[in-house]
Amino acid sequence: MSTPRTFSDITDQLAAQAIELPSWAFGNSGTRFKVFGTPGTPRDPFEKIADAAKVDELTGLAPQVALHIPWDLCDFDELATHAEDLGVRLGTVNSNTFQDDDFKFGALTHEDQAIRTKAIDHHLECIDVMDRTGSRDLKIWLAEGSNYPGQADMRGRQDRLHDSLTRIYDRLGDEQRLVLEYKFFEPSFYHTDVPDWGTSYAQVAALGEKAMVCLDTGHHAPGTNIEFIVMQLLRLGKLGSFDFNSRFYADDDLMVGAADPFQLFRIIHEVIRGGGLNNPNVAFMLDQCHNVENKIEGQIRSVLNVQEMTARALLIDTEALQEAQRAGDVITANDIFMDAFYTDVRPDLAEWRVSRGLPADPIRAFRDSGYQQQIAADRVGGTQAGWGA
Ligand code: PSV
Ligand code: MN
Repeated sequence: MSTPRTFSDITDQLAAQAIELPSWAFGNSGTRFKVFGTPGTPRDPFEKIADAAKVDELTGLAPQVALHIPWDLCDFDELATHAEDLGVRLGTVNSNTFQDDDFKFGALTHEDQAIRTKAIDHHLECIDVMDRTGSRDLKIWLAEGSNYPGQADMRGRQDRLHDSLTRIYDRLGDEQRLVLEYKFFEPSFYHTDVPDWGTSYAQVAALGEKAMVCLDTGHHAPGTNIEFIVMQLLRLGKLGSFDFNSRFYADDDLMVGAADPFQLFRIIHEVIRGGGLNNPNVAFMLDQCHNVENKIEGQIRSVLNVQEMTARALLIDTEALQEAQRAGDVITANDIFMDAFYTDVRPDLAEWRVSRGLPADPIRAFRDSGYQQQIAADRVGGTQAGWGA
């Protein structure tokens, strides 16, 4: 008989958890119909880092901030010092080949070598930024594909993608990595050049050890068993990072865990099973936009959701589960799994936070802190940061 785990058995693992925040979550965002402005929105990367540091200060969960180039172009030495002063680090560098007229018909896959070179050069500049900031990962999401059957030579584009990625990969330093994100549709509606984990895996496997897959939880068709993909990529040693978010219909970049906490629990269970929790090779990142909710609160809620589902998944009595699985006891196996999922860990988490000098309720602490009122009063004038779309 195995002994079920208690909250005190899992606190070391919870204490080691780190979730990277996206700088763009603090800027204005919206749908293709409207980008809303909000009082206090950062006007530059420095203010974004300050907001991200607030999330870390109140949760102890978010020591690193991902950058997006060119949105966050600035003096990176100064930005790194600013981050350090506030107790956080600069993290993953995201490239952007989706907002330039030249890339209307593709970037790394484009038919025209000159445009491909421009897209490759952008990625090389991103690696220059990584050299300055000490970032390890270059994250590539490509808005490339076609809208109509016959419009594009899908095979040729795959070959050109390989060629372009090879040039980028060759520029990586020994400690640097490239993570290739997939998304099954949008902005293209017929075919996408990196639509699924298999394509991303095939492309990164052809590059070498420093290239991995990035799994964005919002980038799958409804009903996809995402935890199976997590399991498989971990099994293959190619899960480089997560972009966590939620979607109800299409890719919405909503708060992770909001749409389907059970799915998040199942994903984290496979992360733990595959040795991916608190493993530096598997980066936990958020990729979210807060169009209607307060942005800092949206980030706080998101990291807490990840923490909560991690705690529940860590509580699974794995020995008993394996025993039931081996015995073919379907009902008991499912019961053990669901018992952990239904365990309300929130009171234990609140108490544990206090024992670590953190607020029991980080959202309430944020509201009580007056930070939002302060930035709304201070950040007047200038242009609020946003997608620039
Ligand atoms: C677009 O879908 C996207 O959300 C990708 O997931 C990227 O990671 C992100 O934008 C930022 O480029
Ligand atoms: Mn993403």
